[in-house]
Amino acid sequence: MQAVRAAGYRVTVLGADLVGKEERATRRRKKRPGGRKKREMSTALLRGGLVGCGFFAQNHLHAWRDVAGAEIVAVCDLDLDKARTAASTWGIRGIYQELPAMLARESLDFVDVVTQPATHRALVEFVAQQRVPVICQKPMAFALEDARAMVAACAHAGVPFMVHENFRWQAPMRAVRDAAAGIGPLSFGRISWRIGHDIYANQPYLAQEPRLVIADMGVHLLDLARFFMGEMTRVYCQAVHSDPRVVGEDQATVMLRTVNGATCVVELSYFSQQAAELFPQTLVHLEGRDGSVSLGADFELSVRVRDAVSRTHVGAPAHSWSVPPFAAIQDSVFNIQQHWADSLREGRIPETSGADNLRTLALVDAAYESAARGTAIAIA
Ligand code: NAD
Ligand code: 89Y
Repeated sequence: MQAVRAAGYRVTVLGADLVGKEERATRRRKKRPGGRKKREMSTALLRGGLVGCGFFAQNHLHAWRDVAGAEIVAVCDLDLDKARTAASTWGIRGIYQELPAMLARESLDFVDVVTQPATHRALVEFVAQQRVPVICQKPMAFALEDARAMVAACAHAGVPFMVHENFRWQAPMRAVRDAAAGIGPLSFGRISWRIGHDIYANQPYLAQEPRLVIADMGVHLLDLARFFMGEMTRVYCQAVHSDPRVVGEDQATVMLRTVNGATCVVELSYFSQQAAELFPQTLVHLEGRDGSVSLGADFELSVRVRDAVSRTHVGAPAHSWSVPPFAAIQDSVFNIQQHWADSLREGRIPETSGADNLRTLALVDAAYESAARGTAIAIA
């Protein structure tokens, strides 16, 4: 267990204690599959309820249609018209305005929370209290203490909890990690997202967030940093506010030290004017003892292992509902939701469980603290 001082409050970052609780919860759950109504999960389709039928939920709903072994049987939105539209588009029977009514009337194997971050804690805690497994969109919460409470609530209730951290589920990211296995111990990484695309058109609320690019996008790239390079021991960050239309920081550079002493640089920008706008692509460069791996523009993967150099295209498979330029992101939504359904059915802890994701959120929090104080922050 480790302690990190964050702006205005002292928090404890999750360590082995809650990870252990999560493992015990998963083991307990195997004895009572299906939550409150003890539904048999081994053969029946898992029945899900989705909360929040806004912008990004459209990708979830498309993907759930393709996921093997699970279906969405109810949707819920405070804006009942959105719930009605989603239900009629997808032939979903259950339509609700509020989560308690949905949980009271439906027999659900899981709930998928796709609302804005400030609402996540209350919704996840409520689902956990009903002893129903839960997925929650990123960022799990803005405050680490809220995220810790969510993980603790699910562990206490003995229900699986996964954060919908989809970037590591993009096919190009899996290809990078596979290739990196061949270049020896890593010494350097750079993960970069520098775009100028108008993200505020689809997500206007982002312009009002005091924590912007690190919380909204850094959470994805810092998770990728852990995915490629392992856990981190030190974080230094410089953040910049450029766009007068937005409240929070819209550029940030984060430098991390891994437990093995390697360096990783995470670059974030919502205010870049590039010759080629690459939204929503993430660029990656990793160097190891025996070579390097680079994911460049348009999913060109270049690998050097000693004297051998190869170049391949590693774009994601398109789904019938893919819309350029989102195909890799949309495929990752399908991949993570399939992973959740498989994990739930098999009693396995999902890759980005709540406990795991607390480690990513600790890096987000440390980045903000570093930017505010102008010093590096130790992650024990
Ligand atoms: P949105 O505002 O478009 O949609 C959220 C919906 O939730 C709204 O329709 C709202 O009425 C509803 N809602 C809010 N509180 C509710 C409650 N208590 N009960 C029922 N419904 C409620 O937001 P969005 O842009 O779709 O973002 C949702 C989440 O998805 C955020 O956490 C965001 O960060 C995340 N997101 C993830 C990605 C990704 O690539 N992983 C991309 C975009 C957004
Ligand atoms: O909110 C962000 C995310 O999670 O992926 C891309 C995005 O929609 C805008 O930057």
